[in-house]
Amino acid sequence: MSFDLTLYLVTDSTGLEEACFLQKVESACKGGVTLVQLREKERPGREYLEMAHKVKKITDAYTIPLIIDDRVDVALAVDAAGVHLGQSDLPIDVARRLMGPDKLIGATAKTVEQALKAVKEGADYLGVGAIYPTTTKVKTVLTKVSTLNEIGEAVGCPIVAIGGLNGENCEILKDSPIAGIAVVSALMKAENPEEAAKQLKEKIQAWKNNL
Ligand code: TZP
Ligand code: MG
Repeated sequence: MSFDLTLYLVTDSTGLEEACFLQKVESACKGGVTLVQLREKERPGREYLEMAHKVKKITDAYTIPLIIDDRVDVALAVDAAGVHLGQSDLPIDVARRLMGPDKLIGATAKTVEQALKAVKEGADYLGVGAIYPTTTKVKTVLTKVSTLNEIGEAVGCPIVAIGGLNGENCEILKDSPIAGIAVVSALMKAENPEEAAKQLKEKIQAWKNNL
């Protein structure tokens, strides 16, 4: 399946009414995000599934692939484009067996070793970070830009950078071997996610054209 990591929205519904959350996701889709990851750490499986159905209606309307964080079962149940797996989720080769060759599998990698292992096991793209400290609830440590660059040089698959990134600070990555950036707050906390997405995407596309 073809996919574009240019501007990757990772959702966060914490503290938001459902309607407001879905509105923000839709607004970001309108603004041109190229991939959406539904990330629900607190919801039990059934609620996660219900939310996934609702978000998939939106992403389908904008023909944007939907990735489900952590849960292969939820991804398969809603026929999402794929799943994103961290170091403590199902192993990538197991997920690949369950999902088949056509679904996307993204993996988090913080070291060259983890990156090479993930690609060997069948990951289609890697998420690398956190590049900056983040206010989003996540168990992570910072990844140096130099490590991100080493990972990019070591692996043959596309990389998306994540962690504290926004329109003001993402310039630091303009010479890095990345396919795009992934953000939570820069879009989910924006007053106008559509406008924020448009601006961020233009910036990233401008670097990509200069690479
Ligand atoms: N993984 C590493 S940092 C992060 C995740 C899921 C959260 C990024 O959120 P934000 O708000 O864009 O810093
Ligand atoms: Mg995970």
